[in-house]
Amino acid sequence: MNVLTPPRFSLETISSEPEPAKRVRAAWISDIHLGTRGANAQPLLQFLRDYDFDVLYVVGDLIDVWSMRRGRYWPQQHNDVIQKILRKARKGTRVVYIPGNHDELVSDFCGGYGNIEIKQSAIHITASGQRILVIHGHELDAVVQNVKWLAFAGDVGYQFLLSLNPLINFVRRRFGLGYWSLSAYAKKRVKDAVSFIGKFEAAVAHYAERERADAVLCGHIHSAAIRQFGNVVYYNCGDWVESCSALIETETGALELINYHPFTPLTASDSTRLVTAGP
Ligand SMILES: [Mn+2]
Repeated sequence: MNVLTPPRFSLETISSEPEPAKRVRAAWISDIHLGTRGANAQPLLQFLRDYDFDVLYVVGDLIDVWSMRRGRYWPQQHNDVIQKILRKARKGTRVVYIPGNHDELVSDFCGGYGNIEIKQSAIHITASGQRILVIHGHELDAVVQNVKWLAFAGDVGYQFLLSLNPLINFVRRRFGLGYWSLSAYAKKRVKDAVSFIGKFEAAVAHYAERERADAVLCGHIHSAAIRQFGNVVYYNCGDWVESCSALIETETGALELINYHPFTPLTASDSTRLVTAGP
């Protein structure tokens, strides 16, 4: 008697071959804040594995030099992020690094380094001809005055909320819940923060209009968005501390905001698309 009947249900063999990276024209990441506990390096590494770019813009605050002066925190994954970006450059991706305020000292070294360029700002032309001015955004800090918000953002309380995120998410992961950012939640609820974000977005869009750009793309305020302000499209690629988001340009020239939640090994296909905007 043959007892070796094939099982009715076979477990699908999990292929060890990683899915090939999805090629996009350009991508923008900012506010990674390497060197701090808040930096979500793992989902960023996943994003860098899932996608290949013709051009990768690193839109400031890659490394948090301010925070590193207070105390050093540098796990292997933070090295992996740097290595992954350098590897992309070596393999042909043009990397444009626009320093922000937390890594401002890098702006003393503007220039070309092989496939890597360091510059204060850049103009990106999409496949559909849209001229996008790329800046970090701290340039507008002097214009957008909101003392209460600045007090809040620079406040020990906010830093404390940020520091709680890893703990909260450790617990949430244990209970099978998704990533959730207490600091991002608090920021959304603080009326001053909301009005600050609105003012900042309008000021950046106005700035771009003066520069005769069709659109502006920045980071800095850790609030991802695609929004129209008059004739100017405002893009913000968010951050890798709270929202874990990036902007990508598809073959047709449309910019899409994509979101990676920490802890869940997402692939390009099931990452959440927050907003989609045309060229
Ligand atoms: Mn910044």
